[in-house]
Amino acid sequence: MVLEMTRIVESATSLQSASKMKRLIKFLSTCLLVLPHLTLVHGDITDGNAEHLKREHSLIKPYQGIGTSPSSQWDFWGSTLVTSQYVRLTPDEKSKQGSIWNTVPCFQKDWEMHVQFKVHGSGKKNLHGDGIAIWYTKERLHPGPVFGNQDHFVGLALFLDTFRNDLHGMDRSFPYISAMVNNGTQPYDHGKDGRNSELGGCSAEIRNKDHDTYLAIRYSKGRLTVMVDVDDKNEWKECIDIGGVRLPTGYYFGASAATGDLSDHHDIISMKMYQLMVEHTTEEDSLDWTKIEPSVSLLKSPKDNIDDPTGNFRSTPLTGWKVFLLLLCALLGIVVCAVVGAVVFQKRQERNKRFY
Ligand SMILES: *[C@@H]1O[C@H](CO)[C@@H](O)[C@H](O)[C@H]1NC(C)=O
Ligand SMILES: [Ca+2]
Repeated sequence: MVLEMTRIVESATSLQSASKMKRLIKFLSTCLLVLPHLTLVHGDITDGNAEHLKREHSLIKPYQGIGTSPSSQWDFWGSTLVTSQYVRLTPDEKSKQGSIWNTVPCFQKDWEMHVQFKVHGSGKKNLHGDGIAIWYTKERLHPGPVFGNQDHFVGLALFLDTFRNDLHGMDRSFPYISAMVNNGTQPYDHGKDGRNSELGGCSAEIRNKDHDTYLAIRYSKGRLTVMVDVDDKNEWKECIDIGGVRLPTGYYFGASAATGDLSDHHDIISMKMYQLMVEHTTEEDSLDWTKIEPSVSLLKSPKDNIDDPTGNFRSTPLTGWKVFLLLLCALLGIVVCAVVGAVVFQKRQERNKRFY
């Protein structure tokens, strides 16, 4: 394409015929028409149909066998109550902790977890807490102070924090959703709502909704994307999107919740795990993915990270437009050069005619 273009430009600048100039203009306008389509082919987060649901990592109504069958793929602990309609991690009572954990380690390299949840209670504005955490961790069923799970965990956590502990952090509104990746060395600081260790986050109105509320976590090719669907519009809204995230296979999915002096019902309606069909290089496939140490390579403004080769599977609309504008500028540059070159060439020839 580039070769073809330079050839046409070269011949057009020599201005041997006007038809070549016409061909050039036609070619350039074709480019301009085709380019926006090229930048828009990247898919968005799955709607849950196109990809593959993995039943062994999914928690789906009516939660058959949980707590009664030894072959059940989910264990629960603490205040957790399993009914046929929801899994209640905590009731709307003080000082409760509960969790539910997948018993099957996940060996998918690329996955997407859709969580339907419901946080509701009688507490009025700012008088409710503490929230839910969704886990993908090395260990399971280790109760502790981080939304009912252990501190110094190893793996990924998503916090749906409904109570503001840090009164200095007034720049963000609560409930607040944030992500944290830990190799076991970092503590979660409740007093600061995890601000020191968070990779990204967003505010979202998730309490006492009459409609269904959802969260999606996608991990693929080093990129962690979190989307929320909490406004009853049936569409995903981006909350977190960062590259350079390394997570191993063989960890466990789980959910936990806690109440303190303030409380809420913290319910999980479903957790649906989808395998993503993603190609990996033979080099990547030959690695032992269970040995990967959880880490994040870009802690500073990870949202700006678009050059990371491990994390660019999904071009954001902004990136697409940047590329488009860049190419547009390049094309305009070529057109200007061609016209200027042609004019200069013609002037010279006229001068040549005059003097010889
Ligand atoms: C764990 O993470 C911290 C920072 O997040 C890092 O300084 C440390 O080297 C890591 N430890 C291991 C064993 O990877
Ligand atoms: Ca909090």
